[in-house]
Amino acid sequence: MNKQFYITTAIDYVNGQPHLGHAYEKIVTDVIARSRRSLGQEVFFLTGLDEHGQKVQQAAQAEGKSPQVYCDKLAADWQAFAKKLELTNDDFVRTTEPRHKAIVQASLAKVFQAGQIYKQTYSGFYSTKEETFLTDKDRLPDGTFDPAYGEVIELKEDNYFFKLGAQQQWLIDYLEANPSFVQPDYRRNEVLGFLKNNKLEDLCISRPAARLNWGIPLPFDKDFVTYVWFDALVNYISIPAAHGDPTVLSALPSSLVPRPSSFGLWPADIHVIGKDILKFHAVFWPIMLKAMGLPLPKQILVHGWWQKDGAKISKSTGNIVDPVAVINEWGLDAFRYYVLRELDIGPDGNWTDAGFKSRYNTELANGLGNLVNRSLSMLKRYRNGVVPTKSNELASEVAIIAKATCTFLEQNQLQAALQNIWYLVERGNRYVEQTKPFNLAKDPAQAKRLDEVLYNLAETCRVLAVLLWPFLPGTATKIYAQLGLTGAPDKHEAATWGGLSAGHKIGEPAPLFPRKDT
Ligand code: ME8
Repeated sequence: MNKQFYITTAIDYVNGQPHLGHAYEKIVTDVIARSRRSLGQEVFFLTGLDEHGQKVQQAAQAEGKSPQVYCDKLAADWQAFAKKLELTNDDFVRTTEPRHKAIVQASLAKVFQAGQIYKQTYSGFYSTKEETFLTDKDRLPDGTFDPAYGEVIELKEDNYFFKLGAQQQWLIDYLEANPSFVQPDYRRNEVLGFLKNNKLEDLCISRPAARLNWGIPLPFDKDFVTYVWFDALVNYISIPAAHGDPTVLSALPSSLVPRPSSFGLWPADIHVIGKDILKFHAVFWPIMLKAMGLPLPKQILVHGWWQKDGAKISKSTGNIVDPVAVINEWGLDAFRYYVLRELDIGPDGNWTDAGFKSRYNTELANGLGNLVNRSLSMLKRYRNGVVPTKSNELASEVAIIAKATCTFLEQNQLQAALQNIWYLVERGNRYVEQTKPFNLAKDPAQAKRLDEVLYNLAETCRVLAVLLWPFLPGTATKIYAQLGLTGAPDKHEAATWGGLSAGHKIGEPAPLFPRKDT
């Protein structure tokens, strides 16, 4: 059975608003998924929603709806958002689906049987707003708790705990022996620093059903539901199990899980997540998987957070970027381009409207759009749209760019790949300025030279379409259509020079990124 390249995003809280940060993470993952398919791998891309918890229960109550009806309505909006971004996800998980709940329960049963979960009375401080237990370590220097925690109450209740403490040294050794497990490196060092300087406390994994009923019941005690991470993180294995992944299925009790036959996904190749949930993915998740008897994901790829105009994105202060509004005004590919070109995977980013417009006008309209439009318009005007005899003047430069793009894509260096592709855009535009086809066209003695120039320009546009496909799929498809080519430019191997044959008739040129005066 072939194992596919399996890539996931974080699953978003269903009751949040889809914002720039969510869009960015999903687009980054989509570009990696498309790149790997373009490079010939079979890929499975999973995204979805995190739907349980107290906030959802309370919000549904406030609207007089059942939590499921409330989630169904919001899930439809999130799924429409994924479509708007043209994500090529192969599945969409919702943690309220029976296929997910079954695996959460089977995982808990396995870990419980292995003696890694125990019951204990907790007494201490609790933030109702953040649904979390607090300790003295969470106090500010003046002894109070951060106002972000809202009302903090003293609570005494029974709960179930997952043993983390015993695994601390094992995890440190694993992170040290596997440098690519958490990327970029500085995020790995952050996890190592945390593990080396703190004692891991066992993790509370339940809430009494009397207090929170919008959750998955513990299979070994129906008076409790599981809380957050044993629900949310398990999505990464529940969907493989639902598709029949043999690795996950063989680790879980067969009596609890149906076994369809299908393809292999686990271990995941990449979990793409934001920096705020690093500890859960790089500390809790490996220990949970070890307790379940499952191999660890190959990589956790951690992106930074977006701000707008140097300040936190926040609905309450109105400092937001509405991805849907930007896409409606400027087009999806302009949005995808800006976020991928502006921010490398790792550091934090800052959205400015001025920066967006500047990249749109300079790099998209005057750069790529201008190159494609004038190359094809001249071919149409001077040669009636018929591709001349093959010429190899730019072939070696294009080959270097195509190879470097491939290397960057294999290393998930998306920003570097785009920069590299833009060297070719700039080279193409410089070639027009140097060869001046508009002057050559005036002199019949230069007909052969004009043929050469027009071939090199059209073929450069074709290769650009192939290289751009993972990033700007709509634009790449338009370039192919304007070249009169059928199919999608979705295979990297087509980035080899000479794909256009003499005599081929191109289609109609049209501006890819209309200039805007705003
Ligand atoms: O954390 N910039 O859900 P979520 C970039 N359900 N990324 C951002 C961001 C910003 N300003 N704000 C949020 C959850 N994100 C859990 C995850 S996974 C098993 C469970 C990213 O809706 C954030 O870092 O709060 C995370 O990766 C994703 O959006 C979902 O955040």
